Amino acid sequence: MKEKIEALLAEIESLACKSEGEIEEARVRLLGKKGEITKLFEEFRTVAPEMKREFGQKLNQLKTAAVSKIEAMRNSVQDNTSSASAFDLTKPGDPFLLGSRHPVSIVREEIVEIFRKFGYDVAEGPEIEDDWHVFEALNFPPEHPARDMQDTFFISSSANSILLRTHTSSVQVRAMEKLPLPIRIVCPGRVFRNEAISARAHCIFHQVEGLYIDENVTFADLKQAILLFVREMFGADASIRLRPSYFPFTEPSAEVDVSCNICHGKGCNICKGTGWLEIMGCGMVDPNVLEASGIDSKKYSGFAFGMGIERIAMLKWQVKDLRNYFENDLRFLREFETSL
Ligand code: 2NM
Repeated sequence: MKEKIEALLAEIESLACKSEGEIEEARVRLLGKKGEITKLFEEFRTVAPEMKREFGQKLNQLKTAAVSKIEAMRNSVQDNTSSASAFDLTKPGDPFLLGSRHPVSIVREEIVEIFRKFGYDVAEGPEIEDDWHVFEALNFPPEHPARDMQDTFFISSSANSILLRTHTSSVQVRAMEKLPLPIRIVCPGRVFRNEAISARAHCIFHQVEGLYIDENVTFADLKQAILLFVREMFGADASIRLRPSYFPFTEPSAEVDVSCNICHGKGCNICKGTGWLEIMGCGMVDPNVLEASGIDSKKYSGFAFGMGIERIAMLKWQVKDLRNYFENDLRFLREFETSL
């Protein structure tokens, strides 16, 4: 009997059932009505009285070992099944936050894509520039106010003045200096002007400027290019109006208005009752500008235009304060999540 108890103890020790079924089988085999341990308890009645104490203790130990082993195996099998339910493969996934395009990026890409369809290439250039590419080659007279410390950020004001570009026209000068003709490019980029920050002005903003140079380019070509752009950007029913203006680098020059897409010409608070919204400047490239970049102004002519991206985005989404574009307030940026 002693050997039998030892053998069963060892067996219980090494039991490793993997399912409720196996555990139940082991329980019946050991503790069931006809189980090994139950049989030993029946045998115990025939044990000599002087041996009862020793065997009784051993038998009780055996039974306790069997009961607690079965209990422990039940718990661990239940643990497994409950942790398996944490991996419910039919559960829908947790949604995770995607970032969104910045409104300035959305509008820049929209503008660039329209001109790309028209056959324009995209050109980029440095933000840190020299006086020649920002002012001198663009026909700015020496006393022009933009050349003043008050309006431009200078990095060094030595002989060849290093400064932050105030417009992306500098990229177009670089293109005229090095690209073969004809040239048809748009130049998106960040520009810098020394302005007090307010709802309507910022010292950093973004532009897209365009340039087309070939033989026999006329003001009619300019007007048609802008009309086609505006119809792509603001809708097929949009119309344009040109008002005479002045820029050092173009002659003649004009400001372009687009018909107000909020009130359709009736007059509202966005267009201040006029039915028109100013969206860009444009003109025929001044012959002095062509010559400064080594282009024969007798043979070639061209048009150029420029627009502020933040301004177009303000019109598109009725953003009232320019500072929203630069402050990275997530409550503002998340409004553009569906515009991906
Ligand atoms: C504007 C308005 C009018 C312009 C001119 C040139 C260049 F390089 F060809 F001379 N680039 N961009 C231009 C003309 C820009 O922005 C309001």
